[in-house]
Amino acid sequence: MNLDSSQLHVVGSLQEVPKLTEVQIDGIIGPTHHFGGLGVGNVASLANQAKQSHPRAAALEGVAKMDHVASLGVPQFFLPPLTRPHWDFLVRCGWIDSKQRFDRSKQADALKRCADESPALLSAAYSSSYMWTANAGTFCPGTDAVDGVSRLVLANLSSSLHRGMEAVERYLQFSDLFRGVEKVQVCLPIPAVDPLRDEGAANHMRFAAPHPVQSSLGLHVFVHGAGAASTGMLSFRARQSSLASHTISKFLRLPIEQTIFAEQSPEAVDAGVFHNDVIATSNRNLFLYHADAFLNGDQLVREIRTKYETLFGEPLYPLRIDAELIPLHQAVRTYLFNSQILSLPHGGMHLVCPAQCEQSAEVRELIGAWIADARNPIVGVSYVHLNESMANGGGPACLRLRMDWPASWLSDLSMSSLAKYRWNEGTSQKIKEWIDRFYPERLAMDDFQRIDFAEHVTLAVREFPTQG
Ligand code: SUG
Repeated sequence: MNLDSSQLHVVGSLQEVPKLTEVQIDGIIGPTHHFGGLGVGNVASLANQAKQSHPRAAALEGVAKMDHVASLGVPQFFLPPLTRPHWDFLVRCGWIDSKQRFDRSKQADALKRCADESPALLSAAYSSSYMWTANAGTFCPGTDAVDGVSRLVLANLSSSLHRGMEAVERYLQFSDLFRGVEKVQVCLPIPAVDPLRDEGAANHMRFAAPHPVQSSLGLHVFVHGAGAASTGMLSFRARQSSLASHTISKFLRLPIEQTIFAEQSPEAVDAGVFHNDVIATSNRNLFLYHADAFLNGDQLVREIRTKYETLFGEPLYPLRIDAELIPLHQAVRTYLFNSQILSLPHGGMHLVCPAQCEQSAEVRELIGAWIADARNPIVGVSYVHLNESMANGGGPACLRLRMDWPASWLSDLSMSSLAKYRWNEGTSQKIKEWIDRFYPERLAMDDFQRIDFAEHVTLAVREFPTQG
C-alpha cells in the first residue's frame, strides 16, 4: 500500500509535524539462556522447566531475526547481554557475604550451596530473561506528552523472582544509549512493590495515523490484569496491576484523550496470556486482537475506535480473531499475536511471525487471507525460527522494544551514543563470531554450580564486542 500526499488527511500543517520513525531494539540473548520454569503464568516456561537449553542456537536465532528486520529497511538497534550470575542478587539473598563476593572459593561454595538448597534462586541469578526487551519499559515520544519530553519508564518486573533485577541494569544501558539525545528522560522504575507491578511495553499499545506525515500523535492503550475482586477465579496471577498502568500513563504526561485503559480477560490469563502482547497487538491504524483477549472487549474496541477516529479523522482497521477460528490455546501455542508488525519504508505492513504460525494450517491460511485482502495494510509475511526463546514463552515481539523516535535522532547518530547500538552487517558479523567463541552449545541447570562455568559466562559478557 503506497500513500501519496494527495491521499493524506493532514492534522495540522505539514511543517509543524515532526516525523516519527519506529525503531526496534532487541536484547541479545545471553550465554546462560536456560529453562528455569520461572515465568509466572507462562505455560511454555512451566512446561519446559529443567530441559536442556541451547544458548548458542538461541542467540544465533535472535541475531538472524535482527538481520532480517534490518534487511526490510527498518531501523534496528540492540542491547548487549547483562552479566550473570548476578552476584549482588546472591549477596542480597544471603548466599555470599558482600565482603567475600570477589573471593573465588567463597563464590564456588555459594554456588554449590545455592544449587543444593535453593535451585530456583540460582536459576534466577543466572537468568537471561533480560533478552525479552518488550518488558524493559514503556516509551512515549515527546510529541504525545503535554510537556514535549520523550520518556522511557523502566519496568520494575516485580512479579517474577528472576526479572526484578533487570530493571536497574537496563536503566544504566538505556541511559548510555540516549546519552547526547535531546529532550528524552530515562526514568527509574516505579517502586517495585506488588500493587505497582509493571511489565513494560508488553502491556502497552500505541496507535497512530496510517502514515507518520499525517500526524505524530499517538493513542495509548494500557492493559492490566484483573483487580482484587476477580483474582479468586484465576489459576495464574496477572502480572500488570491497574495502579501501575495508571501511574505509568501519568508519569508519561499523557493527555486523557490519548489514553485508554483495558483489562485482560481472566480466561485469557488462565490460558497462558501472561502479557497482552501474547493475544493482541497494534501498529499505526491496525489493531490485531483475539475476541477473548479483554474483559468487555466489544466496549473497549468501540472506545479505541471512537478516540482513534476523533484524533486522526481516519478509520481504525480492527482485525478480530474469534475463538472458533483460532482458540485461545492455539493462539498461545503459535504466538500469532506476538508477531512483529513492521511498517515498511515504502508503504504497507509486513508481519514477522514465529515459524510455529506457519506450522499451523489455520494460522498460515489466515495470514495468507490477510495478505490477499487489499483492504488491510498487511502486504507480506516472513516466518522466523526462535525455537529456544519460544520454549520460554518469548516470540518475535517479546525480543524487541519498539519506540517511535523523532526522525532527527536518527539523522546523525554520531551526535549521540545511539551509533554504538545500531545494528548493521558489521555488528552482526562481530557478534556472531563472539557468540561462536563463547556460548555453550548446551546447558543444563547442573552447570550453574560450577565456578569455572560462572567465570566463563562472566568473561563472555566482558568480552562483548563494543562499537566504535
Ligand atoms: O517473563 N519468560 C519470559 C517471557 C517474556 C515474554 N515477553 C513478552 N511477552 N513480551 C517471562 O515469562 C522464562 C524464563 C525461565 O523460565 O527460565 C521467562 O522468563
